[in-house]
Amino acid sequence: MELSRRRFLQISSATVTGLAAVTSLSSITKGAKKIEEKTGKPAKGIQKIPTYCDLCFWKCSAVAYLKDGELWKIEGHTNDPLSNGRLCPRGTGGVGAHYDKDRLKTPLIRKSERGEEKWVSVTWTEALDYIADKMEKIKIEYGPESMALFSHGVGGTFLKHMIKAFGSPNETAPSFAQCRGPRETGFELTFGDIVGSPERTDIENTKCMVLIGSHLGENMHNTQVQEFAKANKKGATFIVVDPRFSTAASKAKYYLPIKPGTDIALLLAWMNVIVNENLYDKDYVEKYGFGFEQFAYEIKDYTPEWAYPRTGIDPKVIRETAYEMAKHKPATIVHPGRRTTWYGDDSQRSRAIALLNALLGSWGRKGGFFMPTKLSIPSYPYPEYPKPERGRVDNPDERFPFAKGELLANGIREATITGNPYPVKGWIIYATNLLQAIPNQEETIKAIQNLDLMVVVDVVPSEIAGWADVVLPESVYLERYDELNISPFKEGFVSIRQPVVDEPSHQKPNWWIAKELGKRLGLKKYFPWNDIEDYLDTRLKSVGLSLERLKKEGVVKAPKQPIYFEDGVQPNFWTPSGKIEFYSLQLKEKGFDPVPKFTEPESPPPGYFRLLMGRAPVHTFAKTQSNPILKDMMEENSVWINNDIAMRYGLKSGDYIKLKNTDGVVSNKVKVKATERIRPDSVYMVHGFGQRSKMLKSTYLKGASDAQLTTKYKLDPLMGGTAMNVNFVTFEREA
Ligand SMILES: Nc1nc2c(c(=O)[nH]1)N[C@H]1C(S)=C(S)[C@@H](COP(=O)(O)OP(=O)(O)OC[C@H]3O[C@@H](n4cnc5c(=O)[nH]c(N)nc54)[C@H](O)[C@@H]3O)O[C@H]1N2
Ligand SMILES: Nc1nc2c(c(=O)[nH]1)N[C@H]1C(S)=C(S)[C@@H](COP(=O)(O)OP(=O)(O)OC[C@H]3O[C@@H](n4cnc5c(=O)[nH]c(N)nc54)[C@H](O)[C@@H]3O)O[C@H]1N2
Ligand code: SF4
Ligand SMILES: [Mo]
Repeated sequence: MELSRRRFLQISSATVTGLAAVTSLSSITKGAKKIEEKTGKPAKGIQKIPTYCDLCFWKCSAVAYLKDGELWKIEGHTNDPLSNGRLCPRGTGGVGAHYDKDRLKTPLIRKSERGEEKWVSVTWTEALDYIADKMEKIKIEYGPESMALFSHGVGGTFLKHMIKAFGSPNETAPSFAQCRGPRETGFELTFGDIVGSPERTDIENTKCMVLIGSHLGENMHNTQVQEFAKANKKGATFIVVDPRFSTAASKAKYYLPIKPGTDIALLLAWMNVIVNENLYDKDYVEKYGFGFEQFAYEIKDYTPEWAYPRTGIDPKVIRETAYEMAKHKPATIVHPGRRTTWYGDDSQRSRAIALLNALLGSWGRKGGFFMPTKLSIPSYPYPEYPKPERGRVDNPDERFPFAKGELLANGIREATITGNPYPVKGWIIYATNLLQAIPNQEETIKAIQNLDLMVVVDVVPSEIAGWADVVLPESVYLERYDELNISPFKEGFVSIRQPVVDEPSHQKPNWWIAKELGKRLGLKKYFPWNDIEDYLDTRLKSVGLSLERLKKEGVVKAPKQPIYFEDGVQPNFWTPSGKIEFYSLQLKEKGFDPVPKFTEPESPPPGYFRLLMGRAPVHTFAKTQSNPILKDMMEENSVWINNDIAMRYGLKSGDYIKLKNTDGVVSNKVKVKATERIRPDSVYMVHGFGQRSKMLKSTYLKGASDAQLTTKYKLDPLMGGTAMNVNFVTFEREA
C-alpha cells in the first residue's frame, strides 16, 4: 500500500549517475580468504569493501576495511544519502558482531523440555530435514496457514518469500504493532499516507521542530541525528516534550516536562490556540482540507487553561510554543516519533500530531515533511504465490478496523494461544527476540507451549532461542549478501550488502537457509536462482545495472527529483475524501472519535512509579549487548529515579536495587541513577538489558529488563498495537 502510492523513478543505465569505485580491488567474492585462494599469496595491505550496516535496520551504507586480510574497521559510505559518510556509534562498532564470542556455531536441536536450554549440535542437513518434515506435518494436519513467521529487518526477505510460497499469509514483525504501527494509522487516517521508514521528516531544513517523546540523540537513527545537528547549527528552534530531560531537551529552547500520557491534551490546546488566533496556514487548509469547520468546533473548548491541570504545562508556555510553531510554518515539524506504542490512545495521539502538522501546512513542504522518491527496481520474476484458503489470523472479525497494514505480532500470539480463528502450530522466528519485543512474557511462553514447531534463526543464543526446538546459526551481516536496499528517501538510490569476511564456523546466510528449506518443501519453482549473486544480478540487470558494478560502488544514485509541493510534486491524499481529513467520517462510521479526544491516564498506585523506557546511543534493543565493542561502552542499564524520590527511599546513585511491578514481577538487580532529569512520578530505563539466556554468557543478568516488567499492555482500539508505558514499579532492596 505504502509503496504503490509513492512515486517511483524509472532508471536505466543512462540515467544513473556514474561514480568512481570505492574499492581498488576487482570483484571480490568473499573477502580476504578468497583473495588468498585466488592468488595463492596472503592478503597484504588495506582493502575496502562497500556494504550496508545491520546494527539496526536503518541500512546506512558503509565501507568495511580489511588490514592484511583481517577485518579492521567500518566507516560510512560518502555517496550514501543515509549515512553521508558517517555511521552512528553502533554502526562503527559493527566489526564486533563478527568477533562476538557468544556466537552460535552450529545448528542445534532441543533435547529436553522447552526453555531448559539443553541442545545437541547437528548438521545443517539434519536440522533442515527436521524442520521441513514438521512443516509438512503441520500443513497436512492444519493447513499451511498454521505456520507463521516473525522477523525483523531486511534479512527476513527470503524467509518471507518462503512462507508465502508455502501458502501462509501470517508473516509479521514486532517492529510494527509494538513500534510505529499506531503512528502510521494516525497519519494514514489524516493524510491518506503513512510516515514510513526512513521517516520523511525534512529535519535538515526545518526552522522549528517539536519532539514529543521522540528522543533523537539517544534514538540514534543516523540521518535524523545528523540533520538534527545541522538544523541546530542553523539556529532552528526545538521544543521538547518529555517527562524526562532527554539529550534532545538539552538542545531545546522550550522543554515541557509533561505528565506522562497526557500529550493529546497538549496537542488539542496547541491546535486550539492556532485555530482561534488564526495562526494556521489558511490557503493550505482551504485547498487541501476536509471537515475543517467541524474540527474547529470540536476543539473550541480545549484552551491552554483547560490543558494545564491535565498536563502540568503552564498555559503561557503552551501559547508561546504554539506561536513559535506558527511563526516558522510551513518549515515546522511536529515530529511523529517512531515507537508510538505508549498508552493505548496512540493512533489518536498520532492523528492529533498529524492534524497539528496539517494546520501548519507542513506536509509536503520544505522544512516539514518531504515526499519520498524511490528507485524502481522490479522484484524478481517469481511465479505467483498460492492463494491461502484462510486469511490473516491476527485480527479475527476485524476487531481492529484500522489494522490494515502489517500483521499484528501480538495478534498471531493470541491466535496461537486460543486457536481462534484457526490454530497456529509453527513459528519461524528470524532476527527478533519476541521475549523482549512483545509485552507480557508469560503470554509468549504460553503460546510457545502450543506449538508443534518453533525455529529460531539468530546469531547468538538469545532468550528467544532458548525456547526453540531448532536453532539455526546465521552469518552476521559482514559475512553475507542480503536483499538490495532501495529505501524511499530524499533521492532514489540502491545499495548493496556483500560479504567482507568468511563465517568463523558453520553459520549460513538467510537466503541459503530459505532456499534449502524451499527445496525440501517442494517449492523449488519459487527458488529458480542458483545463488544470491544470480538473484541480485537478475534484479539489477533489469534496470541496466549489474551486481559487478554495485559490488564495486556500493551505492548508485538516481538523478534528484522534486520532493516538495512547492517544487511541483502533485499533492495527493489517499483518504476517502481525497483531502486531508480534519474530521474523519471513517472513524465516525466505526464508532471512534472523528477528532481526537483526551482521556485521563491511570495514575500510579501509592508508592509506585510509571515505568518509561527508551534507547541508549550505543545499543540497539536487545540485539547488541554481547557485541564486545559496544559492551565495553555500556555493559548494563540503570534506572533513573528523581532525586527527591531517591532521597525519600534512601537510595543513591550506584546502589543496586530490584524493581517490582504491580503484578509482583521482580527484575534483575539494576543500578540506580538518581537525577533531577526525570519527573517524580516516573522512572526510566534503557530497553534491551536484563537478558536471561544462560548461554548468552557475556550479558547474562546484566541490568534489568523493561520487557520483563511490562506485564500489562493496552491494545489500541483502532489498530491493535500494544501500548507499553502502562506499568508501574516500586523498589526492592537487594537482600
Ligand atoms: N541507539 C538506538 N537508536 C534507536 C534504536 C535503538 O535500539 N538504539 N531503536 C530505533 C527504533 S526501532 C525506534 S522505534 C526508536 C524509538 O525511539 P523514539 O521513537 O524516539 O522514542 P520512544 O521509545 O517512543 O520514546 C522514548 C522517549 O519518550 C519519553 N516518554 C515516555 N512517556 C512519554 C509521554 O507520555 N509523553 C512524552 N511526550 N514523552 C514520553 C521517554 O522519556 C523517552 O525519552 O529508536 C530508534 N533508534
Ligand atoms: N518492553 C519493550 N518492548 C519493546 C520495545 C521497548 O522499548 N520496550 N521496543 C519496541 C520496538 S520500537 C521494536 S522496533 C521492537 C524490536 O524488537 P526486535 O524485533 O525483537 O528487535 P531486537 O531486539 O533487535 O531483536 C533482534 C534479535 O535478532 C538477533 N540478531 C541480531 N543480528 C542478527 C542477524 O544478523 N541475523 C539473525 N538471524 N538474527 C540476528 C539478536 O540476537 C536478537 O535476538 O521491540 C518493541 N518492543
Ligand atoms: S543508524 Fe547506525 S546502526 Fe543503524 S544502520 Fe545506520 S549506522 Fe548502522
Ligand atoms: Mo521500533
